[in-house]
Amino acid sequence: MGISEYRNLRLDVRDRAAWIVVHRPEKLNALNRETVEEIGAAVARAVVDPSVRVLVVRGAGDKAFVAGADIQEMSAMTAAEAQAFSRSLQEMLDRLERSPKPVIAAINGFALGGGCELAMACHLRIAAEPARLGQPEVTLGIIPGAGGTQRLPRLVGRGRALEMILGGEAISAAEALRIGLVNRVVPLADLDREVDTWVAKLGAKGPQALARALEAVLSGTEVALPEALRLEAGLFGLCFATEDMREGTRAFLEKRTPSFSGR
Ligand code: CO8
Repeated sequence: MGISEYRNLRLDVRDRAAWIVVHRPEKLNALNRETVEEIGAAVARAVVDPSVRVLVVRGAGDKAFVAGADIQEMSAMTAAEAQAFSRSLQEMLDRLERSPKPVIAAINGFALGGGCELAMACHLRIAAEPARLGQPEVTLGIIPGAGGTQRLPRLVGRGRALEMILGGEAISAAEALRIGLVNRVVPLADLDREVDTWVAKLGAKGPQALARALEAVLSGTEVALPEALRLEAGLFGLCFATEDMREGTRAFLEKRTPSFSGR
């Protein structure tokens, strides 16, 4: 099923995955306000679509994932408008990160500024070999404003994050893999196939368990360990109230592949 009512992206639902493809190729898929709204709407829609088990975010074409916030649009903003834009982008990325369904970033090219921040709000990042990732904001006289100052140090550590944020230089996909900013690097021609493999793998898992695992990791890492462990135990217990748990354990005991309903 293909849906193309968006001006700046394509939403394509197939094989249990919703592919949200940012589509402003003439601007290297830079995020203007409208694109941010449209990604938020597409995410909201994919999250409630029962045929979708995994979300994928990609950039259109082969050159850019997302080359940042739209610099032309930003250049005319007042301080208040910039703050509001930052909040709207942060909130959209929070909702994306809080998706109960796994979100994969298929980083097909430049992931700079807001593009790197978009990728970091996804749960898994698979990069094509030519991709470059970075937070070049200081070069423009601004700072990352869509979670970059917070998610990057959490992912790669404060030292490496400061090197990227203060130095403003993009790094290669291989370097991003080395420092833990991406999970996998594959040749560009293999990117979508690798993502499909991940979609199939995640699509075969219990959706209820995936949602609770995401919540345990995302919420748990933001609070002190004793509270996080209580949260984990509560979510572990909740799994036992799901049909997926009954099916998963029964299938193991019956030596067959589980078929999860997602309930
Ligand atoms: N915004 C708007 N237009 C862009 C952007 C962008 N971020 N990136 C590229 N473009 C446009 C170019 O202006 C150009 O348009 P035109 O053909 O009309 O001149 C077209 O895309 C193609 O780009 P280039 O000709 O520059 O392509 P190159 O291959 O020569 O270079 C680069 C590719 C290296 C990616 C280069 O385009 C570049 O450096 N782009 C800007 C990267 C950048 O600085 N990104 C960070 C932006 S700031 C940000 O994201 C802040 C996030 C904070 C969010 C909160 C907001 C307050």
